[in-house]
Amino acid sequence: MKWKVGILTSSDKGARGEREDLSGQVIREMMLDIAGDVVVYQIVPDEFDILRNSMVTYCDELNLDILITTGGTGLAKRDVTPEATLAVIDREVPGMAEAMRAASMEKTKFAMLSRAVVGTRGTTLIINLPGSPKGVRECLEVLLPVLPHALEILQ
Ligand code: MTE
Ligand code: CU1
Repeated sequence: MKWKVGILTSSDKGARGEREDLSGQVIREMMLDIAGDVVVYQIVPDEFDILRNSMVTYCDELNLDILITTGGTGLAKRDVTPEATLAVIDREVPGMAEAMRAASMEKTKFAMLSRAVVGTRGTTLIINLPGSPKGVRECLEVLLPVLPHALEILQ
């Protein structure tokens, strides 16, 4: 099965072209392993409305199987990715978010600062990852073994 994958990077600097989006690239590489077609990839500023509208459009019009976000999960004033995600999902999958934090805590105590949310909108699984490439790698590798089954039962 080929999954339709979307990547949404929330970063003010990235959106202004002031920072290369290494985190988005890490997601793309890691998703290749579970046979994903990246059908949309965008860098947007840390703005609630833009994030919410992008997520709705990607899920509903592009019929993504999985939408992975990176960045904006922390405590900075402009970190609003979890709020935008909560505004668009039908159901939370708290276990996946907790599993990422729990496994990440073995590597860095700063993992507790990520407010990342995982949930479903229709038949799309939406996953928030932290902003750093390291955080992306450490969190996504926790979910990868479970993703094929999760996406299958969501169909
Ligand atoms: N999780 C893992 N696995 N590895 C990390 O390096 N960084 C943390 C945390 N989660 C990190 C991590 C840090 S320092 C912060 S501030 C939060 O994610 C939020 O990051 P964000 O605001 O870039 O999303
Ligand atoms: Cu941090």
